[in-house]
Amino acid sequence: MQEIYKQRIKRVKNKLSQSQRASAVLLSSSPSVSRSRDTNYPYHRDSDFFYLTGIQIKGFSILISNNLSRPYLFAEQPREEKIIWEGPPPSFKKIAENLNAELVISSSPGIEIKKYLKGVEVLYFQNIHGSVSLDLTLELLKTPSHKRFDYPITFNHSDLILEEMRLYKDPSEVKLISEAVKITFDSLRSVLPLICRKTKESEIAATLEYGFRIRGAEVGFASIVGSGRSAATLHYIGGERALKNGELLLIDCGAEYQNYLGDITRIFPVNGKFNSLQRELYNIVLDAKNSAIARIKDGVRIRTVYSAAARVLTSGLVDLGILRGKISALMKKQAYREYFPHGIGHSLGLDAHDIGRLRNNNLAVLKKGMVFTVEPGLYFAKKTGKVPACGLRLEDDILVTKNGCKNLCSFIPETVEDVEELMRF
Ligand SMILES: [Mn+2]
Repeated sequence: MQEIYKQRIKRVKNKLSQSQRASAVLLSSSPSVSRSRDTNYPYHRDSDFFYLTGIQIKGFSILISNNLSRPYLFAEQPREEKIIWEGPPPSFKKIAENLNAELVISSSPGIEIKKYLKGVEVLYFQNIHGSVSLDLTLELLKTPSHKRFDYPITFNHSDLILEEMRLYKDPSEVKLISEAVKITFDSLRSVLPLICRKTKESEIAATLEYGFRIRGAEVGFASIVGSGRSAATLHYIGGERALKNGELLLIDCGAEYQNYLGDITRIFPVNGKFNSLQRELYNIVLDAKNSAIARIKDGVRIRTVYSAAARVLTSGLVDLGILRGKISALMKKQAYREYFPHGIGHSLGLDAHDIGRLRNNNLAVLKKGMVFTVEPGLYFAKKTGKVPACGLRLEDDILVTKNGCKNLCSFIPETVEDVEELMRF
């Protein structure tokens, strides 16, 4: 596994070497984030920094430059009293060796790193609030030009280097995403008896997340568990509502397994059986999802995938008597936007909404090796015609291949009959 990080660092260096100017990338561990007073939120590693180094703990920075023969790893020497509270640090030497990096240990890494930026013209910095990389960049920017001769004068976002790398998943990454998807579904499946017992949304969310943890995963993002009208709120969080007979329940959740995420959305009838209207709604969204997925292959614009879903949703809304008119005219004026107000999906990987300008960017192009979610939905904030206030969304995680795609969620039962069968105990 360590080889992967060395290779990634090498690729960054090769990218920098394409420039005639002395250029460097500086990335740091994410800082601790205060929750209140002297307690912090659980520590979460920075994805870019992790991607290049495999390091998941705080206090490190890496400098990769086209005029340095090796990368430099800067480690913050913890104060003695910190060790009492947080435990002894790992072997810095071993971590640096694994990355084939020069090790610099310092109690104030920022000051130390600055020395190594002398002679660098272009600096790719990390736009993470409180990171050593951003703090140092801001300090340099504030220093009057005549006082920073020989220091970087051009500052670029590190996404310009990292985005192109992280968007394309290697086989080991796809394997971890698939494993995360599997854990997500196994956990989802295990909460189905609770749905039929009509507990509260929050109990379902808690049990789901417990399921992730006992399967060796983490909670990838706050689970959305919304029943009835709640499901029409796109990012509904922390629902306390009790499930009601005859309503639909939407669950959008994802386990994080060895740093990689799954992200799936499913819909269940609370009493285990879809009524005829729910069946109709469900099938429209299912058809929209699968029509969109059918369009995916290397080189396809996201707009094409989005439109395939929007067209099915539009035609469904016409059949429901909610929209009136010709499909082509309705598509042109985007009449569906009132009921399908979001994009078709996002890249997925180390982050739920992974790096890359794919989200809400219909002109973006899907390429072989990308992992992208497809998640059309229909939302009714209030009773609309014969449809009661509710929300439906179905979401799969897709690997783009040369001639099509591989649906990492293809093993999940999804027809109306399949879902009812899953809920039969
Ligand atoms: Mn998603």
